[in-house]
Amino acid sequence: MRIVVLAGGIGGARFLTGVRATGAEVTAIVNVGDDVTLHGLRICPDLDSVMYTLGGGADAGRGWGRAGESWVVKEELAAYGAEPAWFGLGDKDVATHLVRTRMLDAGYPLSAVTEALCARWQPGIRLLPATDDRMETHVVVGDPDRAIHFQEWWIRYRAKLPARRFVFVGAEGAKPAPGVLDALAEADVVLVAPSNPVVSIAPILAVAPLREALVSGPGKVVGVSPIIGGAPVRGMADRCLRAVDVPCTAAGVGGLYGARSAGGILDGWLVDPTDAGTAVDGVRVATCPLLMSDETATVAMVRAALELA
Ligand code: FO1
Repeated sequence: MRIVVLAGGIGGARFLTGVRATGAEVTAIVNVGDDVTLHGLRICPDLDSVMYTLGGGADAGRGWGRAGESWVVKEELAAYGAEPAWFGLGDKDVATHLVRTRMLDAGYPLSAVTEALCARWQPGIRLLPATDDRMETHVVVGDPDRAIHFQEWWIRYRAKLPARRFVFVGAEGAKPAPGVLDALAEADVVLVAPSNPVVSIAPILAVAPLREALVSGPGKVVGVSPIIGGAPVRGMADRCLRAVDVPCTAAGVGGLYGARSAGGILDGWLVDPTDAGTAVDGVRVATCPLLMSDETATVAMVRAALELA
């Protein structure tokens, strides 16, 4: 079976360990909207979260970056007063950013860089950026409007600055990365991971040819709710949903994605039993415990999503 997964950072990475466990041929199409250039290095948080998690190098508790990390470079940068000091640059993580930046500067596309980095980490699935083109999520805050990078909003301001809207800079004209359209054309099932719908899944869908290939593809599309009982499982999806006037509920996010038969993307929507009775027009809804407390629970979720498909 060929499964394609649309995924963002931490929630997506954890979900992908369950999809990999099914033994299917898995392609993850990963968000690049979080990507940022800091201290002269190109950093791809969602691709790295997935690569480290599936490669066994992630710090599971922190959710991002490497296990056994140290912060000497970060401290030395701070000693020089080199801004930004708010970004957590780990010493082991810096090596990833140095290799990526060097390859990008040499003209390799992000997809080739990701493939090269994955040669070391062996994630056991194919990792594709949604696009090789530069695309970043910026957040419009304050009065008068000013835009800051998503990472600054997320890390420096802990998403506390009211977001007026999210702008996916570069989405216009961004092309799907090599392999993305083929994967969608050949997929038996497409799963939308329980990632942040506003800043992880939406930027992937903002690559128009990718969204068109998803909607017109042969594979059933089943999403997994990132919201249980009106609250995000982790992260700050509630603050993102508020910014786009979407209720922080399983039904709200299901409605945001919408039914494929009505211009949306979903055939099925998997919700937690807490949200049993959730209805989304034109979408078949099923329930399954959605807390990814361990791999067994995650595999059960994936099986339930495949069953629904
Ligand atoms: N998240 C934080 O909350 N604080 C950080 O200092 C931080 C640093 C960081 C460095 C590399 C990286 O790949 C991810 C990092 N993240 C950090 C997570 C990052 O903000 C992610 O984009 C979000 O967690 C959403 O996926």
